[in-house]
Amino acid sequence: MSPNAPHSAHPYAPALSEEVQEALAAHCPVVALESTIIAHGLPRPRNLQVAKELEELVRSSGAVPATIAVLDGRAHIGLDKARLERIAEDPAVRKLGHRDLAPALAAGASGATTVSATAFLAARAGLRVFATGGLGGVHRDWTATQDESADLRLLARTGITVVCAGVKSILDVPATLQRLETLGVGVLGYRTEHFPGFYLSSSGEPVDWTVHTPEEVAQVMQAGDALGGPAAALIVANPVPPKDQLDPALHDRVLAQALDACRERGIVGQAVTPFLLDQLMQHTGGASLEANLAAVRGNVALAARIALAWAAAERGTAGPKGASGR
Ligand code: PSU
Ligand code: MN
Repeated sequence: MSPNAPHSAHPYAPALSEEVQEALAAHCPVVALESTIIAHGLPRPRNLQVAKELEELVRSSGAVPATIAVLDGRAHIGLDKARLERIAEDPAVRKLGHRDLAPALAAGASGATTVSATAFLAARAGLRVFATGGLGGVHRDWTATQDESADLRLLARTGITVVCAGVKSILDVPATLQRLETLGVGVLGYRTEHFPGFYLSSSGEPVDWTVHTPEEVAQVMQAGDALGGPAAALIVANPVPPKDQLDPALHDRVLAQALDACRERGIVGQAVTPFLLDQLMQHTGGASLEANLAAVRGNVALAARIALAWAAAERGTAGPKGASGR
């Protein structure tokens, strides 16, 4: 069993939804979903539609969705309808990285969880697969600001498989890939030899390992476990389909303007990522939003398939090792 205590009476213990508890107990596939993208990454009211759509996508694939957030000082793993609505609609919902979790619980606050906080909570509850849009990483002006998302360090010490469309293209992608290497975080290109570029199908950077099926990802997870447990996360980098990507020339032009605007307005810290995502959306006539959503949908669908493949492999009903490998 996982080290979590779903029935723990402690008021600070995370609350697992009934559906998530049952799925974990039966070793059925569960997919963790983050909530910062809902509360701070997407415009209202579209964000609530998307939150519901992503959960539905997981369900229709045969897995249980576990959207993670903090409400009134309690971490929730799996949100009911009313809680999902609060995350999408309540303007008082904060943005919580993993370091913010304890203060938020103690203060009785409510907040959406970033990749770092979501992965932290999910892994401790025994979840193994997590889907998001794009990870945080090293910002382009790192030498001046030292702004590196807490996502990276947290993933370096958390055994969870994260399906994403790479790291957000507002970041310094080569520097982020270098940090992931230094931190020992595994990166698999999913049907690609290039690291995806979030809004773009490719960042132009190569990846060292490519897999082609969810079963292969499950094998990598099992191999990591067999080596003594995954000390670090496994990133499955799944590109947005080329037909859905943002026009690269438009992307580069608008991003340069957005980075200038961020600097001119002196925006720093947690506000940087939501600001840049919003600027891109406004100045691409919404095209960046559609590319972002296409990426997230693809990641959630793939994460569900990986969760199924992993649950099957763990049950020992998967085919012989390497049967689907290359
Ligand atoms: N993916 C998206 N949109 C988002 C995010 C990811 O498509 O808004 C969020 C994630 O929660 C990620 C956060 O952890 O952005 C990174 O923020 P920061 O750079 O402040 O760490
Ligand atoms: Mn940051």
